[in-house]
Amino acid sequence: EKKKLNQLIARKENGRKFFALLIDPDKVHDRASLQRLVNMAIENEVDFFFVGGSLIVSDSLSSCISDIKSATDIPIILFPGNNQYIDLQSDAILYLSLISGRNPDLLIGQHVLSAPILKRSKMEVWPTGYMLIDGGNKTSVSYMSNTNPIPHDKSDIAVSTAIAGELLGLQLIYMDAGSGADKMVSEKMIASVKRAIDIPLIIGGGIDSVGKAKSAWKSGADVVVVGNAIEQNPQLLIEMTEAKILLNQQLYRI
Ligand code: 1GP
Repeated sequence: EKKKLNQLIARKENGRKFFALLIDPDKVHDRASLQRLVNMAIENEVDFFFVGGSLIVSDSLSSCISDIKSATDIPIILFPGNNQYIDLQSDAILYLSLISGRNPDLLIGQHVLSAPILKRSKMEVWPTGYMLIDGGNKTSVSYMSNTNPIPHDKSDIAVSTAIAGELLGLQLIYMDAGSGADKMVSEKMIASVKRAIDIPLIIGGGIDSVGKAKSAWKSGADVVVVGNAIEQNPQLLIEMTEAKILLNQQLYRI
């Protein structure tokens, strides 16, 4: 039973906006700073923790997740770079198919390796069409995945790709310019993809100001994901979540 995913889908139908804080275990300096960030997330109504990254070189995935879990019930969603980054303490996993690329390992290979473990676990599996969008600079994810991102201004390709993902039965679309991207996914592309699909739309990569987060939500993102900018300036978390709460109150009277 996909309880948390169904909740997300149901609340999205009301136009509700969500905020996901991305935590890359490699970039957590120490437990105290993680604790501070988690406390801020609790106080500021963060909707999800996304935990993961393209490359995890430290062995801190599991301790990072258990530290978050012991402090809060905010759902922890794994955002894995490959099948090794699975930690069964998480609430859910983004089961990512890299549908913008043509690398069979990231379309089905990694899934075959992880399927038996996931089937046995209690973790929710969220089938996600993951689309890399060119953000102007080479990010880790485009290098590590060995795929070409969709060009920044080719909204028509993004639309067709997202529709194909939805028709294949995927339940979420995640358009990502990559962590630390120079340019976030364009408003035009977000709006075009949003109009074309009925499943929730997640947008991330290079969102480093409140203005950019708001523009992603207003263009049609259901979930905005921010990692890098908050690692550098944790105060941004307060401003971005305030903007989300205000948007939810003003636009949708929730
Ligand atoms: C990356 O979408 C996420 O996969 C978040 O990106 O770190 O640039 O916020 P940032």
